Amino acid sequence: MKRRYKFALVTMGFLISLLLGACHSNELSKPDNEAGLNGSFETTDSGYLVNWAFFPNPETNGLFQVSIDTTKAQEGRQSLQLYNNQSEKTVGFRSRRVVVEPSKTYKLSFAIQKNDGHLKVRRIVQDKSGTDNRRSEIIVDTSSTSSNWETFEETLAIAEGERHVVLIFLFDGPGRLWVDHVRVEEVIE
Ligand SMILES: [Ca+2]
Repeated sequence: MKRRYKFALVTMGFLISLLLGACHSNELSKPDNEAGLNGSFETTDSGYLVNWAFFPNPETNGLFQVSIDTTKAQEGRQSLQLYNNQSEKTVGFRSRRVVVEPSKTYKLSFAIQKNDGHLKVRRIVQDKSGTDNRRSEIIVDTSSTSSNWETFEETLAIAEGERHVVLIFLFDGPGRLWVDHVRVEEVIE
């Protein structure tokens, strides 16, 4: 009886780890603790832009392509290019958690260019543990095409108990999107 119980526990543990592995593999991310936000998309490792998570995993999903475009840059030498080849399918990428401090004000900004497709950007503010979303809002919602860099900004005051900001870019196809110069900077008054 005891052995059977142990076997059931081990089996359950194995199934849970398989499930978690499956969820995790639906994203592509390469962490680099020294690269910070990597908001200018200048830091790569073996061809991957570090510290951004792309979903669904572009390596195992033909839905979209992630690349580095050295012919377009709003800042530095290159930008991120996303190509989503299917209509009404959403692909995207999210930042790592950026640490912010209560009672300070931050300016969030980024530049985009776009050919077709629909872009939404969701900004989430989390608690210290990073598990509780205190606020979650769509700060950009646009279908317009632009062949020049267009900058979006949000000024964000951080409340007590809030400690992280995460940006999630959601892109509905078909279309092509370029992003560069993503920043989260404290506003000094
Ligand atoms: Ca750049």
